[in-house]
Amino acid sequence: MSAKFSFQHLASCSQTKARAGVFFTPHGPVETPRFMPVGTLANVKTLTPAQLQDTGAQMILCNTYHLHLQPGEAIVAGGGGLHKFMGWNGPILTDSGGFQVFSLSEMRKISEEGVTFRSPHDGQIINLTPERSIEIQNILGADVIMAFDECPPYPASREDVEAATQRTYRWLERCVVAHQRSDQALFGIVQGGVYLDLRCDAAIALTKLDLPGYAIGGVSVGEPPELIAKIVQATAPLLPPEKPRYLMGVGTYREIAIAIASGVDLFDCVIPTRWARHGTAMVQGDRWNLKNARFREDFTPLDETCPCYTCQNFSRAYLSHLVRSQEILAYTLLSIHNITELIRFTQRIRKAILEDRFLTEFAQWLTPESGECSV
Ligand code: PRF
Ligand code: ZN
Repeated sequence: MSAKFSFQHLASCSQTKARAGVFFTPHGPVETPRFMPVGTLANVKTLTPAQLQDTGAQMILCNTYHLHLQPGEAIVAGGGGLHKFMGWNGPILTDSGGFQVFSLSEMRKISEEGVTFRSPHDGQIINLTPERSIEIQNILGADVIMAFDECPPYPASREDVEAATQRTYRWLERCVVAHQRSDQALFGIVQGGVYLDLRCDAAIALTKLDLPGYAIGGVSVGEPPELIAKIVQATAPLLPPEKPRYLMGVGTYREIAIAIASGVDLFDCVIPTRWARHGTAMVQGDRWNLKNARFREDFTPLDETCPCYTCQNFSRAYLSHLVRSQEILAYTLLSIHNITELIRFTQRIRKAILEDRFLTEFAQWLTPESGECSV
């Protein structure tokens, strides 16, 4: 690992594979396990960087696909790079774009070279290759950049998943060659769908490349919760223990807790911010629609135990009023609370790991979703 990045292992749970550590980056440390808020277009929707910082956010995620389309990496570079441009001086990770092309754009075509798609803005044809993705991410300037991968859909045949997983490996080799900046850490991504032997082969092959960190991709793309748990439990322990492990796009309490118990360190998900914009609060493992009549005259805070600005200053009745009136402040206040809540969840787990209380205290979260609690 480059001198600018290191992963310090602080403690291991004696009953699970959970671990607590610190991932050091050029823009500061990330205490792991930790949830990373999503700031797709160089902002975490509805929050200023100061508000974001107060949630406890350390590393945040931005998207190469979106920033390439708008405003374009040249403008971000002109603004001094991603950190300066968006006013966030903490660690940033950029996703590589391949996954977003597949979930968001039309007319995409995939070949050994890369992917071709039509810009949703102006219909222009755009090519994204491993080399181009890394070049764009080098120009954007995040601390951690992700390999350009192919995430097969679910369900998909073993043949198709095997082909995508092997292509993802060949693309990773091209990313390693293309990567130019020693102040950025390139993470590899393990694909393999629901086929555990493919996951295992991929994890072993990627480990040989001695990258500064590894991600598990292709999870939470429609599989049932028990399968997500099986994939993560089988894959995470195969990744090198001295490097950070990141589970991409996973962010429910249960999935996070199960992944932490398997040895995963980092998570991102749009759930807290997306739900906030739908008027939904995440409260102690549950989700509440603030439009519900029961909140209209409820003058207590969302969560008595939550230190966030929203819970310290406003009542459920006020938030319910703002949501019903579609006031923008509703989305800001709910985003502040939801992000704080999910980060606090990972911070509580971290503390429990450090004190070896993880299994006893979080046992209720360590079985895949059973239906009674949907968050
Ligand atoms: N690959 C990349 N980004 C991702 C994923 C992936 O497989 C996922 C899947 N959950 C979310 N984001 N590059
Ligand atoms: Zn709160």
